[in-house]
Order: sequence, then C-alpha cells, then structure tokens
Amino acid sequence: MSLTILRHPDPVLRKIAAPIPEVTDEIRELAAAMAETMYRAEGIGLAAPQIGRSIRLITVDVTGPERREGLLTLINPELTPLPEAGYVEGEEGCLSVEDYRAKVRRYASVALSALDANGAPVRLEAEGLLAVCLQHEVDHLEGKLFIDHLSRLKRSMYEARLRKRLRNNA
Ligand code: K2U
Ligand code: ZN
Repeated sequence: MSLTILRHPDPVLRKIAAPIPEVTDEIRELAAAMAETMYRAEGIGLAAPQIGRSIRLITVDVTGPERREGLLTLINPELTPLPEAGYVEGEEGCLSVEDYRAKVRRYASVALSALDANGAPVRLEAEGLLAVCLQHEVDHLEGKLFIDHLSRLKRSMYEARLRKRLRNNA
C-alpha cells in the first residue's frame, strides 16, 4: 500500500520526530508501507515524517527501486560523523521538495546505531551513497530538509520560486 508523501512547506516536515519506545507489529507494518512507497516514488530513502508520522523511523535501500536488494529499516537511528574521512559534496533531491536539486556537503563516512524491524541492534559504518542517504534521512527526523544546507542566496532563490508556484496553483 502506497502512502502519501508530504511536500514542503508542510509543517509536519519541520517537527522533531519522537523516539519509538517499542518495536511493535504496527511499526513493522508502517515500515513495510514506507518501503513500498519509497520504491514506487523511485527513492532510495524515506523518513516517517515524510508520510505524516513524526516518529524516528526511516527506510533506506541504496540498491534502488529496480533491484530492491538492500532494504534497511532503521528505528531510532543515531549517526556519529567520522570526520577523519572528510566530506563529500553531491547533488541532492528530496521526495518532499518538488522539482529542485542542489549540491550539499555531507560527511564522507558515518557510524550508524539503530534498531532493526525485529528490535535487534544495528551497528555499521557507512560511506558513499549510503552515508549521504543516512544523513539526509536523519535530517528529516530533526525537521531539517536538504535546502537548509544551501547558501542564503540559493535558499532565497528557491523559496521565491516556491512562493510563485504556490500562488499560481492557488
Ligand atoms: O528522503 C528523501 O526524500 C529521498 C531522497 C533520499 C536521498 C536524497 C539525496 C541523496 C541520497 C538520498 C531522494 O529523493 S531519493 C531519490 C534519489 C535516487 C537516487 C539517488 C539519489 C536520490
Ligand atoms: Zn528527503
């Protein structure tokens, strides 16, 4: 079942998501629905706030919607940057920020600590696209969007374009 993805400037996207106290069947069912929604939207990551649930749950699969071979369901994820690995800069988009992509600087490598869908601990060190995706998704749990990392000028140009589109669609 595919869920509706909220779009910026929906206020739910700006809330700090609540920790999940227990990994229940309801959480597992929601995670499965999120993964299906992510794949159908041709995404490689999705955070629960994007489908209207302000809780600390993300799904990630950097193998992509065609292969679907690397699904991670992560509950209460925590990232520790590994600054000795430096930084990467790449173009990002967001399923909640329509028709816009921009370069964002991220840590090249992060250590992840979370629970999986069975409530078991997950600990790994990520680099490359997985590290970038994890930082993008955990940002969502903090009410942050990739546009928040842009320069003031680029951000103001984007917001002006968004206001114009919202006026035209009103
Ligand atoms: O959270 C989301 O909105 C899904 C994001 C995740 C993401 C953004 C930037 C960089 C990595 C992951 C994307 O819209 S998913 C679309 C996508 C697909 C392949 C590669 C990058 C982004
Ligand atoms: Zn996003």
